[in-house]
Amino acid sequence: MDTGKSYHKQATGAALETVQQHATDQDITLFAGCFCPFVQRVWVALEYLEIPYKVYEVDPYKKPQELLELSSKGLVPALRLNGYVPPRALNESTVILEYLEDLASTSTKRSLLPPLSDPYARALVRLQSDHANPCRRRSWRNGVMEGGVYDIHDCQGYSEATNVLKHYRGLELPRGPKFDGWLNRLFQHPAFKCTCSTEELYLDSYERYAFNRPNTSQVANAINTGRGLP
Ligand SMILES: N[C@@H](CCC(=O)N[C@@H](CS)C(=O)NCC(=O)O)C(=O)O
Repeated sequence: MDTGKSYHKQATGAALETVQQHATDQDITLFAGCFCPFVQRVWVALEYLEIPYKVYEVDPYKKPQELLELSSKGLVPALRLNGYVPPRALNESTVILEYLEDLASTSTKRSLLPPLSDPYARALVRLQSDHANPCRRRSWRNGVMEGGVYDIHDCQGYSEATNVLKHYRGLELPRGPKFDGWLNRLFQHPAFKCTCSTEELYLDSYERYAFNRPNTSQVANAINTGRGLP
């Protein structure tokens, strides 16, 4: 039943603590929205790669001017790179992930991908990440999902499927020992856990998508009119 709940504007639970621990200025400011899976994949990467950052929560539906300066569509996630004068902007979660991967290769030396010496393994992780991309997950509503190589790169897609899509669409992911093991490791991973709000926040925030309320978002409008996703 559509109970008219609105999306949340501030993280809760472990994610809120992480926001509070990352409130001081750094070279990177992550413009975030607490319910957004595209944000979470970038946020997990920042944590996992141990790159210093500040997280700044904005309402992407209200599109404050400082967000529009980073993303002309006013979408989160967006990065403001404060080391440049004037600061530079970066958006699109997959591009940001690759940027962070490159950055870490010369600083923290941690990596989201297998080593350069194994290009095929790197390609498989990218393929799996592409498959988990929120833009491609409409097919999951029918319970269709393939197996494959699972990595922290893909985390947000699968975790969202286990709560929001299960709740609103009755989606059950096809289970098996390999996938279950991966899911358990994901849910226990510190970089993932510390970027998760409480389950209620996601259920409340996605109610308007589940009941297809008008003008919910650019993503919803694109799906409803058969246009490409933003
Ligand atoms: N392709 C973008 C999609 C980002 C996106 O759709 N973000 C949503 C929040 S989950 C947003 O900012 N929506 C604002 C709007 O629809 O106006 C990415 O991967 O970064």
